[in-house]
Amino acid sequence: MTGLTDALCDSIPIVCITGQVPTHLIGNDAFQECDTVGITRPCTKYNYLVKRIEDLPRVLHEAFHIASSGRPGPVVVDIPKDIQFARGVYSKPKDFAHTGYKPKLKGDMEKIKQAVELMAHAKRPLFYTGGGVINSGKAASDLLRELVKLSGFPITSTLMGLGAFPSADPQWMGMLGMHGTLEANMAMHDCDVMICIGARFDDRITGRIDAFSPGSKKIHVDIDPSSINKNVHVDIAVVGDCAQVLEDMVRLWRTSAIHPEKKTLSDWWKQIDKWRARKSLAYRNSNEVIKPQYAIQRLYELTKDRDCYITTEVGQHQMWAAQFYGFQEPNRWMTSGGLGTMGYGLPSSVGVQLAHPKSLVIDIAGEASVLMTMQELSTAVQYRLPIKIFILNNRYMGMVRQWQELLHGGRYSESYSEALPDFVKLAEAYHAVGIRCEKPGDLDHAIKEMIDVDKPVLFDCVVDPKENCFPMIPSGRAHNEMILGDAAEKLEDAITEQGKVMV
Ligand SMILES: Cc1cc2nc3c(=O)[nH]c(=O)nc-3n(C[C@H](O)[C@H](O)[C@H](O)COP(=O)(O)OP(=O)(O)OC[C@H]3O[C@@H](n4cnc5c(N)ncnc54)[C@H](O)[C@@H]3O)c2cc1C
Ligand SMILES: Cc1ncc(C[n+]2csc(CCOP(=O)(O)OP(=O)(O)O)c2C)c(N)n1
Ligand SMILES: [Mg+2]
Repeated sequence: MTGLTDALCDSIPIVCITGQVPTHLIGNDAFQECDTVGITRPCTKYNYLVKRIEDLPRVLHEAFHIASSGRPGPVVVDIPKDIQFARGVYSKPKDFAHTGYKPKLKGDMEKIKQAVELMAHAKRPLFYTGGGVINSGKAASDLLRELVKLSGFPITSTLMGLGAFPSADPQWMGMLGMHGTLEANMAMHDCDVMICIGARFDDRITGRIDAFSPGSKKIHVDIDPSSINKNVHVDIAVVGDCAQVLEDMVRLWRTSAIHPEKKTLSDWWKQIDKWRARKSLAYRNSNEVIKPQYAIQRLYELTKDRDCYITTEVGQHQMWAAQFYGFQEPNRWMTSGGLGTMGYGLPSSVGVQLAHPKSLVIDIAGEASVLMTMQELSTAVQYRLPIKIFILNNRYMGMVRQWQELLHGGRYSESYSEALPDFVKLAEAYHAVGIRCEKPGDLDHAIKEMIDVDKPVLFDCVVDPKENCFPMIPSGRAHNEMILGDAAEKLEDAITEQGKVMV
C-alpha cells in the first residue's frame, strides 16, 4: 500500500499484479482472502479484479496503457487463483484504450499563444519546472533546454524535476522550495511572469499560500486538469503533455517579433546575482569530522564523469543530495517526494541496477531509513547487482531531530539511536562489502574503493551528528522569509504557531 501510494503521489507508472482467492470463494472470508481492489482504490490510478480468463488480455493491455499514459500512476490487477490456472486463447485487443480515458496531449493553441505573449513582455520571468517534464520523456527536457536558452530566462525546479535542465548551466538557480536556494525562492517571490511546466504547486514549494509570489502572472502547463488551480490560482492554464506544449512554445517563440528587452532582463539577472552572492548553500567545513554536505560534494566529484544513477532514502541526506549532487540529465534521480517514504532508496536502487546493469547505481541513504528495507540487500547479493549504499550516518533521524530543535526547544524524543548495527559487519553478514569512513581526509580514497568493488557495498560514512539542513523556509512562512545556515541560532523565533501544524 505504501509503495502504491508513493507511486500515486509521484506519478510513477507501475503495474502491480496481485493474487486473489478463487472466484467462487470471494466474499467467504477464505484463507488469505483480502479485498485488494477495495483496499487499493484510493491509492491507485485504476484497479481491476479479473473474473474471466477471456478478459485477461484486454485488462493487461489496458493496465499498462493507463499506468504509463497521461499522468502516469500505479494500476493494480488482482487475479484470482482459478483464473491464474485457467487456459485461454491470447489475442491482442484491437483497441485497448479505456473508454472515457483519453488524456489530452496537445495543448490549446490559443492558450499557448497567450502564454508566449505574456513571456515576451515579461520583466522578471522565471521557469518553475517539475516531475512532469521528466515524465513526459527525453524530448521534453530537450525542448525545455531549447526554450530556456532561446529566452535567456532563469530556471528552477522542484525535487522531482531535477536533471531536466543541467545543474552546470549558468541559467540554473538550483532547487526551489522548503530546502531550495535563496535565489530560486526569492525569484519565485519577486517574479512578474512564472512559467510552471509539469509541477503542481506543492506545499513544500508555495509555503504560505497567501504570500506566494504575490505580484506574478502565472502560466501552468500540466497534463492533469485536476492539477490546475488546485492550490494556486493561475492566469493561463494549458492542459497537455509537456513535450507537445513545449514544442509549440519553442516554435512560437522563434517566430515572435516581440521579445523581452535585453536591458530589463539583465537588470533581473543582476538582482538574481545579488541573491546568489549570499551563497545560501554555504556550510562550515571541518578537518576533524565529515560534514554531510562535503561527503555529497566529494561523491559527486568522484562520480560525475561516470554513467551514474542516484536513488535516496528520506530525510536530511535526501535534501543534501538534492542540493549538492549535480544532475545534468533527466531520469538519473529517483527519490520519494510526495509521500517521503523512508526505505524507498535501497529497493529502488535494485530496480535501477537491474534496468542498467553496467551503470553505477548509488543509494544515498540515512542510517535509519536504510534499515527499513535492509533485507533487499540480500536481493542485490542474490542477483549480483553491485549497488552502492552510501549512508550518511549521523546516528539521528536527522530530519526529525532538526524539527524537534525548531519546534520543541531541542527536547529530542526517539530521534537518537545508540543501538545501531555495525554496518560493516552487517554488510559482511549479507556477503556484501562493508566500508567505514570517519575522517574527511580518508573520504576520497574510501569512495574510490567503493566504486571499484564489483559487488554490493554498504558504505558507512560517519558524519557530524548535529548538522542541520539549510537553507529552509520555516513552515507557514513566505519565500522571502528564508533562514540561511548562519542564522541558525535564531531558528526558534522563526516559526509561527500557524506554521507548526504545517510541518
Ligand atoms: C523531506 C522532504 C522535503 C522536501 N522538500 C522539498 C523542497 O524543498 N523542494 C521541493 O521542490 N520539493 C521538496 N519535497 C518534495 C515535495 O514533497 C513534492 O514531492 C515535490 O515538490 C513535487 O514536485 P512537482 O511539483 O514537480 O510534482 P510531481 O509530483 O512530480 O508532479 C508532476 C506534475 O506534472 C504533471 N505531469 C505528469 N506528467 C506530465 C506530462 N507528461 N506532461 C505534463 N504534465 C505532466 C502531473 O499532473 C503533476 O501535476 C520534499 C520531500 C520530502 C520528503
Ligand atoms: C516510513 C516512514 N516513517 C517515518 C517517516 C518520518 N521521517 C521523515 S525523515 C525521518 C528520519 C530519517 O532518518 P535517517 O534515515 O537517519 O535520515 P537523516 O534525516 O538523518 O538524514 C523520519 C522518521 C517517513 N518519512 N517515512
Ligand atoms: Mg540519520
